[in-house]
Amino acid sequence: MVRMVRFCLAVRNVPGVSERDREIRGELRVEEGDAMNDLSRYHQPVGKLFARAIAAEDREKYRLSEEQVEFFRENGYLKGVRILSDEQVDVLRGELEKLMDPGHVGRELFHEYHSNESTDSNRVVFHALGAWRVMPGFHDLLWNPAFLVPASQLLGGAVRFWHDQLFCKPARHGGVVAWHQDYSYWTRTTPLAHLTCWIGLDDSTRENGCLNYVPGSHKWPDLPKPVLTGEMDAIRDSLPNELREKFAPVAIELKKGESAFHHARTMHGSGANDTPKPRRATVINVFRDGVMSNADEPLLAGVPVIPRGNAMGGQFFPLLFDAAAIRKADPSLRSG
Ligand SMILES: O=C(O)CCC(=O)C(=O)O
Repeated sequence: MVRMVRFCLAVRNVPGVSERDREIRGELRVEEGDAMNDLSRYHQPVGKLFARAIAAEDREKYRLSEEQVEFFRENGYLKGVRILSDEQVDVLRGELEKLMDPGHVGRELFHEYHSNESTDSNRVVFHALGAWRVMPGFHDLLWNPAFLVPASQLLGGAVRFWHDQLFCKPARHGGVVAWHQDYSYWTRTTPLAHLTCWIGLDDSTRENGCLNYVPGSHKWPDLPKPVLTGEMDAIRDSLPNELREKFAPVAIELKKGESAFHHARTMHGSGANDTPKPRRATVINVFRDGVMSNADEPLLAGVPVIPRGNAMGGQFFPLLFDAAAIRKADPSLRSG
């Protein structure tokens, strides 16, 4: 009972939730002037924006086919998996608009917040880590079964949260994201058992700076880490000849609400946005449960140290989904 009361209070304290959000969620009430509420304390959904999918047959509809899993293994990516309905996209866009205001009260909870991370003074890339701590929609997205079931299949095990990211390229002067492998920024966690899910909040096209992948590059060695929003081709130009010959990118055009999953070694990057509309995306980064800290310093700004060699966990790195534990609890459940 005590727990229940505390949970309700926490939900009511969520800042920046509109009438519309409340209507969709069916349960949230916000009170003016409440203190900041860090949603990372809640390791379950706080609203009703997404399905819960407790029963195995509910989860079944989100499962990837064998062909999709095989495609991922072979190419290091998988595109076109629907994660959000149009209505869910609208809610997240509304939350994003508030978060992009640098004066937003939740700003202090972000691990990183760059209103413009582009190194090109004529371009803008908004990039931030930590939206799940601030907004209920971005928080609950982590427990969306449309994401968790495929993520569990592609990781081959239980799914633990690493961090989220927002990448937004405004209309007409959106900047590039340079070619890179995600793991080049993440060697402070080990071993490599990481997965990225990129989710479009707009239709993404070649013209507005969609993601591009180099198929098969997840089998390449670890490459140096470039400046993320710097020179697009910095890494490409430094590749040895045998890899440069294999550098054959494909453009990943997606509808809003669709996602692309990629392996942490897959080379990817995205071009500029010169179109009259923004290109916004949210990204969820996860790893297989058991991945450990590889550093004796905070792994993200503002989180306590997890000593090197200790498994990732705690308030900021929740276990999101464990199909084996669900099956163990009820052996009649087949799927994950
Ligand atoms: O959204 C983008 O353009 C880049 C995303 C990215 O680099 C990533 O998800 O790792």
